Amino acid sequence: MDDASTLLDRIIAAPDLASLEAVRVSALGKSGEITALLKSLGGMTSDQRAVEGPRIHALRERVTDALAARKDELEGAQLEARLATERLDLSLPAGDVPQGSVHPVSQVMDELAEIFADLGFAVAEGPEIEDDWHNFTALNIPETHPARAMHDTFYLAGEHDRPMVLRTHTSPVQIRTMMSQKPPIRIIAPGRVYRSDSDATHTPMFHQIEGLVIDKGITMGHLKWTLETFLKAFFERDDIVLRLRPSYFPFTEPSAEVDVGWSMEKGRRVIGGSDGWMEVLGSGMVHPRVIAACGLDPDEWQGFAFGTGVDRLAMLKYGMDDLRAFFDGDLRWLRHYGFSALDVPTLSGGVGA
Ligand code: 2U9
Repeated sequence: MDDASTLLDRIIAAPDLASLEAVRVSALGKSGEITALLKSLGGMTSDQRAVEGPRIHALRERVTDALAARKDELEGAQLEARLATERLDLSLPAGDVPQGSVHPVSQVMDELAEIFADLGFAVAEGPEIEDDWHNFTALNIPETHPARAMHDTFYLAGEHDRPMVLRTHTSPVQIRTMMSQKPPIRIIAPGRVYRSDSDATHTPMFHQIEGLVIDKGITMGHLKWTLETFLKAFFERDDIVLRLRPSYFPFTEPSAEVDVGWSMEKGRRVIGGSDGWMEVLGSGMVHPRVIAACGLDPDEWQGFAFGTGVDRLAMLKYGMDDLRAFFDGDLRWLRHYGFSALDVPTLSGGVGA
C-alpha cells in the first residue's frame, strides 16, 4: 500500500486549495495514478482482477474521502482568515459617506414607546386596512352616527359587499387587543391613520398614538396622573399643568379634552408654565358599550383611553411650524430637523430622568 500512504501524506500536507487540487489531478485526473491503476484492471486475468479490483477501488475511496476532508479543513481555515481580516468595528463613526437621518416622527414614536414602557405599557399594532366593525361599530359609532361622516373616511372595495376602510384612527388596534387578550391591559397603539382632509394643518395620512388601560377600579384620577407623567417626561419639564375640559367622543364617557399650559420663552410659545392653554390630547373613560362589544363585562372591567397626533407632538417639542414639511422628503429639512441614527432616546433612565 505504498501508493496509498504517499498519496494520503501528500493530501494531508497540502498547504492550500490549489496544491490539494494538484494532488487530486495527479491521483484521479485523466492521467492520474489511481486512474492508471483502474485502467490496468482491463488487462488482468479474472483471478488477478478479483484480488486487485477491490484493493484499487478501496484505495480510490480512501483517497477521495481524504481529499474531501482536507478540502473542508482548508476552506474552513480560509473563511476564518477572511473573517479575521474583514472584521468591522460598528461602533466607529462612519467615514465620508452619505448619511441619512431619523425622521422626527420616528424619533418621537421611539420616545413615546420609551416613556410608556417605563409606565408599564406595551406597544400594540394592527392592520391599516380595517373593516367597518373594528374601525366604527365596536367603538360605539353605528352606521347612522354623525361621527362616521366626521371622520372623512377613505373607503375601499371589500369582499361580499363589505366595504373596507383605511383606518381613521388607531382605536381598532385596541379593539383587537381587548378581544384577544385578557385584562388587565395597558397598551399604546402608535401608527399611521388616514382621513380625506388636506390643508395647512391636515394631511390625508398622519400619525396617531392612542393609549388604553383596562383593569378593575380604574378612574379619571389614573387617567390624569398618567397623562401628566407622560407630558412631563416628553417635554422634559416639571412645570406641566393640565386642564381637563368636558367633551364628547362616542367611545368614551365621560370624555375630556386635555389642555396643557404654555408660556413665552425667547419670543416662542413653549409647553410648560401657565400663560395660556393649548389642546394636546383627547381622552376619557372607555364607554361601557365598547367594553361589552369586546366581550367583557363592563360591571367588572373599566378603563381609560386617550389619543393624540404624533406629528403635532413633534412640532410642539422641536419647534416646527409647517405640518406639510413632514411629508415633503426635503433633504435640507431632514438635515436640519432629523436625528442621528445613533441618537437613541435616553429616557430609559426613568421617567423624568
Ligand atoms: C378604545 C376605546 C377608547 C381613544 C381616544 C381620543 C379620545 C382623541 C384624537 C386626538 C387628536 C385623535 O389625532 S386626533 O385627531 N383622539 O381625542 N382618542 S379617546 O379612545 C379609545 C380608543 C380605543 C377601545
